[in-house]
Amino acid sequence: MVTYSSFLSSLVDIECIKFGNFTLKSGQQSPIYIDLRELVSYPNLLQDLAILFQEKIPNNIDRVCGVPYAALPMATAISLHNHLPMLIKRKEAKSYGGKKIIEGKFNKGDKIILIEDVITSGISLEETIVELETEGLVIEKILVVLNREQGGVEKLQQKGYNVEALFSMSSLMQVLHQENKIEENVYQSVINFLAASQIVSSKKNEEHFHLPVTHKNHKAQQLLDIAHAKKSSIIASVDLTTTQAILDFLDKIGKNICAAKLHIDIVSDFTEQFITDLKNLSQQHNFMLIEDRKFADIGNTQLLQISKGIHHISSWADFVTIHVIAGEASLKAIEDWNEENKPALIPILEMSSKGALTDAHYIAKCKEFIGKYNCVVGAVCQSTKLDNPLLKFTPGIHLSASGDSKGQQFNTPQFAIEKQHSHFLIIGRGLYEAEHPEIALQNYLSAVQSTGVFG
Ligand code: 5FU
Repeated sequence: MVTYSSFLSSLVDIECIKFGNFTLKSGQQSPIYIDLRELVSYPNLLQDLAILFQEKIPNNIDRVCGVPYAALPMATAISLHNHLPMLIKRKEAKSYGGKKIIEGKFNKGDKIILIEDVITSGISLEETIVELETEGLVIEKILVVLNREQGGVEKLQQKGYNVEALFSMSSLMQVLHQENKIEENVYQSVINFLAASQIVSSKKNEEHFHLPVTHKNHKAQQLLDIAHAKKSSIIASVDLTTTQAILDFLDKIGKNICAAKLHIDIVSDFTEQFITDLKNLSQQHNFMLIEDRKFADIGNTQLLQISKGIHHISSWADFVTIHVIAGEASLKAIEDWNEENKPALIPILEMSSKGALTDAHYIAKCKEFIGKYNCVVGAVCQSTKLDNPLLKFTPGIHLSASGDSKGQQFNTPQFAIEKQHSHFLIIGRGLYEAEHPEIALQNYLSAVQSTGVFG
């Protein structure tokens, strides 16, 4: 059975990925060179690629189309594996006959999946897209083998295209490193090279939205410190229902998140030991803990719910979410609570779900008072603007889905950061449902870091 890591190892074996000293087309010196055109000579690997891509192909696709040349054999493998008719977009229109640009049968309005080997700035894909759309085809999704993390994916996503890459340069390096496919010094030199080229490409953009560095609330300060140190403003929403699954998942991804958000009331085998293990893991990997309980009662009951019961949330959670539907006094009760290490509060101002009742009037009323309280560090919201120093926490983040069948609505990390100015991104199924959460997290991290939010 092919896995992401076995596939990448094979790419190194057949020298599609090479390490050394290479001069790129741009004249730049690079310690890594990737050329996926050689894959055409390896039918087994093309088949493996089709298997890895399979779960990323939506059900409603009419045609698969490869961008010449490297992606043609890939598209062919995908076509055969999924019994999907294929189209070829010519590099130049034929100079005779009908001056055709697309080979193969199709109807206007057909939904296609576009295959590309590598995406850098996205310019060549943009050109292809224009040509296909001019022919009346609808680009339902773009699947790329490798995201070079030079802004191409983000640019196309901003234009509304659903783009997904199998690997990013960072995730690829991480896997090869973990699999001992490369020496430590080679790994370090490539990582340094990638970091430097990311800085160059991000500097090409204008002013970025930045994550603040300081905060008056000590829990918020700790969260910001971790986020800057790890260059990760990602909060994993761990909506798993057994203690072992939660701990295993957090052990895999903990080092690259700044916090884990739980719904402790969905855990079916809760024990005291779980809290001990969870706290140990959060210290080991340096991430904070958020309980997303969304308290919504009068002040007195909320205090009891936060501190008592089998979950005694205030003894382990750094932050809790809270609806302020009961009014300002319910918040003040927590502010006045004389408990040294009480959790900081993240009120829910605007929900991500379709038809949420958190309308502009409600949000404005909440904003009138939440900023007055030291225990409030920010709020959960989408497009709502928050005044300094309130931090914005945004759920409903996914790189490839736009929603679920139960009302959730997703945005991409880039949209949340660049358009909504979100400080922290809350990601659930995008991570814990991924076949390889560590690799998925690398892709989310690349997306976050590409926005320049860390300066
Ligand atoms: F306040 C909110 C909200 O407005 N939307 C949310 O989705 C909280 N959430 C939580 O974020 C929700 O309860 C999940 O725990 C998580 C999102 O998970 P997903 O799998 O990324 O949709």
